Amino acid sequence: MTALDARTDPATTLRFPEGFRWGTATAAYQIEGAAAEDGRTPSIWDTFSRTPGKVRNGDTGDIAADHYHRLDEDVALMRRLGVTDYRFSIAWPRVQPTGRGPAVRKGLDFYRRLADSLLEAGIRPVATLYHWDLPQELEDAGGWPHRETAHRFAEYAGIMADALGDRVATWTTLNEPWCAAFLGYGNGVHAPGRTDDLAALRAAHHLNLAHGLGARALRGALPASAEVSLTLNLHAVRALTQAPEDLDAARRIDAVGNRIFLDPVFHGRLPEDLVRDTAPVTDWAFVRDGDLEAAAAPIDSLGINYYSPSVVAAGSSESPSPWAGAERHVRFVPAPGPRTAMDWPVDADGLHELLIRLRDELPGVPLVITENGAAYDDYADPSGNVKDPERVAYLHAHLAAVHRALEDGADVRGYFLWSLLDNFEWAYGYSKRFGIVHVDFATQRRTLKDSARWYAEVIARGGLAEE
Ligand code: IFM
Repeated sequence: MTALDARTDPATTLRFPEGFRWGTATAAYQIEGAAAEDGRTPSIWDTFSRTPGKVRNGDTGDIAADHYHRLDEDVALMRRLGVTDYRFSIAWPRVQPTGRGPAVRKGLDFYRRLADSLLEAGIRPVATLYHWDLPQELEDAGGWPHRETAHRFAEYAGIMADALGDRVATWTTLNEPWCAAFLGYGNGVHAPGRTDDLAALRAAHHLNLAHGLGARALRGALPASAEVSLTLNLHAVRALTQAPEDLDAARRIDAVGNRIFLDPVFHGRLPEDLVRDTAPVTDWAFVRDGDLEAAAAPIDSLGINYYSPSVVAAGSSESPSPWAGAERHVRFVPAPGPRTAMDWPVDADGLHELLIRLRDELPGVPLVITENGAAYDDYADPSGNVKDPERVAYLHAHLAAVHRALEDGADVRGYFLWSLLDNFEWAYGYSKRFGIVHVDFATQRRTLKDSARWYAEVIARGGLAEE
């Protein structure tokens, strides 16, 4: 009998292993609000969201879901759902406002309170150090394209490990460094909004370095039992056809979308084809001796955020682009079939493909789905219910894909649903709702959507029932 057969509830057709972690995920800037309270200073997202035309409707994270003041209510919601783990991020400018020097006690206290309240509710806190809210002062000093930022990050990691290491056992250095580098510095749709391919590639390298130095700082301050990881939004990229030009388009996106992080972090090297492809932009002389070894600091698991796959063919795409020049050789082909409110294709097979690839390429590395979910145009009906059958279908299909990958031998340890709450969806502001809990942003009233009740049942039975 495998671990997958271990449970006995007859209504459950797809059982997950005993000990599988069932979580929800959020990020600080998207939910906390309290942007100028208790010593917090602006991050690049405060600045960006205040820049006219950058975020839909001029929305900002000033108030967001007001989680900073509603922590107890939100933890109580999670307790009701029965989640085993909660993945949150720490706002760097809340705890170390200038990105250097000593920490602010009130900022640390907020996260201590959050961790304590989770532990009291029997929920394991999973902390991410960087989910895109760089202190503005560090951007003013050069941001991620500037090497020093990686060293600042390592100092911040050490501070947080000292402050929370007695309560938080699972740590993630960075969330989706691809977005931070290429959306932030490449096509500029995210903060800080720069459009410079060289800056994007430098940022990617310094994020890898920050991850490695941060992991080392965490290990230096945490008990040996602590888990250290990194979360990547790996691109499930497919070639439109098996023609060599289309395969080459997929290779280019894989290099600058995936292997730019996977190779340094797991193998201590840069992909040769990436270096070749990006020769018109840089000779990578900013990579110093020892950097790649530092980036490859051992980690305990890899977090994967998955939403949808990309299909590519030979051709070209628009500029400015987040692909550091690959856009001159690659056309993105719209996939047929259903789409979410983000206009992202719904395709759970892409998640299975990704997990199987990682099973084969990174044997021995435990995998955790640190984000998966979907935005739909939800609303509370007159009787106060929020019916979101498309989200339930999306989640069911993706969890079934995870289960299939488990059966196929992928070592997947947990699943974190994105997201607990409706929130500030970056450049889309509040126009996109990813939560399984509806937030009325005028009143901050929280209402469980049908998907939240469905997820609670999945957790309670340890798997999926027949659709
Ligand atoms: O909301 C984001 C999150 O911050 C990072 N991953 C993707 C989510 C949906 O766009």
